[in-house]
Amino acid sequence: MKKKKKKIVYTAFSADILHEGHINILKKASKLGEVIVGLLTDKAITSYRKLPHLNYHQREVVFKNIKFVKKVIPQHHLDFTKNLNLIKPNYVIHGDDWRNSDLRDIRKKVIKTLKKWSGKLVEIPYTKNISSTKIKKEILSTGTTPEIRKKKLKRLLSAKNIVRCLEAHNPLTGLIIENTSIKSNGKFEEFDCIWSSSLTDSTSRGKPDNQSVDLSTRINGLSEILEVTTKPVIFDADNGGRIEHLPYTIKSLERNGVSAVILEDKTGLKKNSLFKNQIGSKQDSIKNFCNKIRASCKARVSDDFLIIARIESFILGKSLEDALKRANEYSKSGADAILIHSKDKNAKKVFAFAKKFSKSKNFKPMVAVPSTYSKTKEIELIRNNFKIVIYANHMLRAAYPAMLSVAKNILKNKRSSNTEKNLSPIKEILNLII
Ligand code: SPV
Ligand code: MG
Repeated sequence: MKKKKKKIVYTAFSADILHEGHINILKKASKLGEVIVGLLTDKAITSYRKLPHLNYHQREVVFKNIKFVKKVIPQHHLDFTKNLNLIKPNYVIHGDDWRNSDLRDIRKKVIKTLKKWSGKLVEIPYTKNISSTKIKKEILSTGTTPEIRKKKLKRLLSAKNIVRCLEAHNPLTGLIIENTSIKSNGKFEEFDCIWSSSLTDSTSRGKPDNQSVDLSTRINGLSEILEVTTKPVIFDADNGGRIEHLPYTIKSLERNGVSAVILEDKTGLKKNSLFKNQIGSKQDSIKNFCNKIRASCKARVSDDFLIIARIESFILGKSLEDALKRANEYSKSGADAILIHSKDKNAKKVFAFAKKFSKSKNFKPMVAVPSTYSKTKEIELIRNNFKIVIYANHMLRAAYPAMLSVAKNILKNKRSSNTEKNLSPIKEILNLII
């Protein structure tokens, strides 16, 4: 007698945190036939919510070992269509909570696709009182570990078209980066990463950006930010100081859970790159700076910690050829990414560099800091092969004029009510951190 062919059941999960709701679906699915799980990749998940705690491989291992699951395949998009056309399942099974969620259009597409081979969508009543989002919130409140945080930047680099960083100079700005997100054109948008800026770390302490604020003070300040956030951090280490001290700097940063350090190729007394007058600022020799990159690579404990070389050629009025030569040499010395800096009003030079460096056999992911060429959109950076964008000083620049204006208003009116409209209500401030 011919054996009856088993029905195929498809179900898709991100399932960072597996709970009884998922098991309920898988159990019911296994009663209908052989279960194939489409496991959403990090890339698919970050298109609608935060990066999951567990990476694809970790989540895959969990699913592969569940007795109700026959096979696990990656689902690269939120949209099921590609996988459905590939497998042509008899059933797709899903919790019924997606009917009235952002996934409603995806659901409609699933029904339409299944119709082509008379497949059916089976919806399981949502398991009450359990939600991954709620569990995640609870996990977030307990914080993260330096090791998990450190690894996040590399994961983001492979999951995202561009990793978006914003400057934090205190825990409150860190919290804004941690918690602010919007939905724009149906897409989830957030900041991926924290930029620990020498400029805003110095200015917020009333000091110039010339290394007057020592490394220990900066790391202590950063610790307070790390205490209330889970997102990865890129640290601005100026020129890294003396090569003899560099290994200790790298080790301290990595131990604290920082994901990357940026070293700039300048020597002598440090001056902020955005100053018009760069007289006295000198660029390091390629040889010296390559030695610094090598010393940093040697000092790190794991290659999840990235060494990013920052090229100051355009800041110092040097040529594209000089910048390219440096990029190639820095890359060969072990730099994991290249920041090409500029204080021009447009991105022309930076993009000319990107075009040439993209063709180099030494190409490494590129980082942009569009402080002066701020009209440039992220999509243009992506098209020019940039993988990291740093909004380097914007939280401090937002706070300062607001505070100054309120201070002046109180002086002028000899009371505060005139400026009340510019202030957060006291109740809001009291409830800001709970
Ligand atoms: C910083 O934010 O401290 C930087 C970027 O190094 S820039 O100010 O543009 O030099
Ligand atoms: Mg700096």
